[in-house]
Amino acid sequence: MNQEMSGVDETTESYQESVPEKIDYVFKVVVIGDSAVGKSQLLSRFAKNEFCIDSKSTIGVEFQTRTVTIKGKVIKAQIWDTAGQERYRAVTSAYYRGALGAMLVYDITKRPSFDHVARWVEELRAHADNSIVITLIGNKADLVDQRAVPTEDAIEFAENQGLFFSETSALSGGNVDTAFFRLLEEIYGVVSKKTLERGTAKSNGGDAAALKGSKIDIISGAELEISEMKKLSTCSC
Ligand SMILES: Nc1nc2c(ncn2[C@@H]2O[C@H](COP(=O)(O)OP(=O)(O)O)[C@@H](O)[C@H]2O)c(=O)[nH]1
Ligand SMILES: [Mg+2]
Repeated sequence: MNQEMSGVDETTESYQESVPEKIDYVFKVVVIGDSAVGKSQLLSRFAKNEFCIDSKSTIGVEFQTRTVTIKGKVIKAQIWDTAGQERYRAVTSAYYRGALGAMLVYDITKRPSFDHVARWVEELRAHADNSIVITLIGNKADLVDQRAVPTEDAIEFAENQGLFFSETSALSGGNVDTAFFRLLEEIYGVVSKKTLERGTAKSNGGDAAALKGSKIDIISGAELEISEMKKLSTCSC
């Protein structure tokens, strides 16, 4: 157990060592959607540019990170993966806590995974902050011959619900970075607006502390969760 733990910690830490020293923001993003739609693969494609052919269902992975620069700010995206509990519709509210963005994934070859997207949106509305930015992702776009969900259906749903939308392939890597970057940019827009409002409230003598979204709050909140939630990774790659 100890050996396993230290092995995992080394991997995590050596990855984090390559991250620049100065981080302006940490953005927590959750990945949700039915089981087997490719959530874990999307995450490892974005965080490590890897696709794990023999991926087992993920057990115990909490999050992976990738640091990017958006509009001159260094942003550490902390992307959270479920531990397979979505199979039992048992994702807890702790998973959503502090999330600024969500990737809601379905499989373009599995109609039921798209039909369930509305339930996932409800779940987000119930448990996440109401300013959360949501991107609907139709994954496995490489499986063109097996498509069961027309792109137009997803666009219509996304427009009705006010979600962003992309089709991706974690296998080929197609559109994965673009979708994540777009989500992070939108989150940055929301956060900087809040920071601006906070500044205005302060200069107007308002109660700045009552307004959420300050840079410091986000970093400290997320770092707290790192120490609380660090767990084992079982990816065989
Ligand atoms: N063809 C194809 N297969 C994928 C893609 N993404 C994931 N998969 C496969 O779909 C299965 C489920 O992926 P996984 O990431 O474990 O799904 P999760 O349960 O949503 O985390 C695995 O066999 C993956 O290899 C993709 O973009 N294209
Ligand atoms: Mg998974």
